[in-house]
Amino acid sequence: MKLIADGSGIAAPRWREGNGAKWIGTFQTLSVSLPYCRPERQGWRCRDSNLAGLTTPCQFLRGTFEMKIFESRSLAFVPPFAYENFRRAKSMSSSVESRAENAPQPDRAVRIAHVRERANWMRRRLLKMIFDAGQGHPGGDLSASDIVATLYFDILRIDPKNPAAPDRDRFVLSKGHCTGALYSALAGAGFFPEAELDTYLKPESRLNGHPNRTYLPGIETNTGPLGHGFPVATGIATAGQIDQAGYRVFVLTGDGELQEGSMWEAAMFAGHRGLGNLTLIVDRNRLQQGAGTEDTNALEPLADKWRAFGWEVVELDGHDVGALIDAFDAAAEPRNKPRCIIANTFKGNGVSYMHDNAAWHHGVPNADQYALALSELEAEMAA
Ligand SMILES: Cc1ncc(C[n+]2csc(CCOP(=O)(O)OP(=O)(O)O)c2C)c(N)n1
Ligand SMILES: [Mg+2]
Repeated sequence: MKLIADGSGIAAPRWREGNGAKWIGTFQTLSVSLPYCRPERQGWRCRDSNLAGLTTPCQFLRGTFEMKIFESRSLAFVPPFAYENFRRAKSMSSSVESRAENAPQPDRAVRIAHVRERANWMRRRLLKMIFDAGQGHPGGDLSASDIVATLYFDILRIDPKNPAAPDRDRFVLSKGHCTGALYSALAGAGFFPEAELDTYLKPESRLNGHPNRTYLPGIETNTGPLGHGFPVATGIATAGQIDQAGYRVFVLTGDGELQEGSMWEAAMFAGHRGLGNLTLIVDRNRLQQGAGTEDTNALEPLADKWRAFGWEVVELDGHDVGALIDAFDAAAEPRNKPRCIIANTFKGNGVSYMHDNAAWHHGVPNADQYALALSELEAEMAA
């Protein structure tokens, strides 16, 4: 099946279908962006479009497309990047699932201790990255570290030696500015050498300020412009649903990010399709860039909003690794609704002077502050 966007510009590409594909719905809900990347690298088929002429991979490009989903006998068409994954998947044999099934289940306390150690390591490592680079987003990295560590070091069925394994679980960092957390987790999990973390934000580095799937293994889709990763993830989950695949899709969003309208279009669509393979985690640190969410554009009553969109909702302490493990374990059970985990967190968690402080959204510690942060985190681990 071939799908071609031809020549009608960014806002309203036209779609063609071929090879007996069957149209099953219009995806106005699914906003797909092409952040920081040439469209052809994302797998888009652009012809005579102004998109096709773009040459630099770093343009801040935001294109919103109306998508249609097609289905044929042999495959489902979803956003092109997922299609590429799907095609690769079809030609590969997966060992992820069988290994996970055969592995002995460690004791819950052992799991918690392991994740806590990894999260503490991530915090120290990402602060070094930000200190060395002189830029970054420590506040959101630190609020998300326990969540990301629980996923990468306990929950996700992934294989760094086979990052495109067909049945791998997918994780999408919708709050794409928090690459400190993502890159340290990917390196810790073995997707690339830990030493490469030292290149963070340096010229020619693969470790951009926002994740780029064409640069690093283990990244499912490019993110950075808020409001895009989650809609893309609903496309990935839809592919899994249509294909009856076993993988789960996990997405991490910021709470400020929920002010983007595209998030609610995706929420409505996921509820409508009953995407039981989809789990969204809201990093509910109550701060966005420079101010509180409730002062800027209030989100509450947040849990009720998700329920109204057809989602199951779990609220928990996003720094309680045991609670996170339990919630993610429960997410593996069969269900016919998407699940939203509202994880109450603190921006800057783990470092006293950054704690719950919007000034550290984009702040960089000086040498003394960096040393203090490290000593606090080391003391926490020793306690
Ligand atoms: C569409 C878009 N608008 C603005 C920005 C700039 N920006 C980056 S992070 C951020 C605040 C995000 O707040 P939140 O989602 O709560 O993230 P967290 O608190 O977890 O860091 C903003 C406005 C962006 N990346 N994308
Ligand atoms: Mg926030």
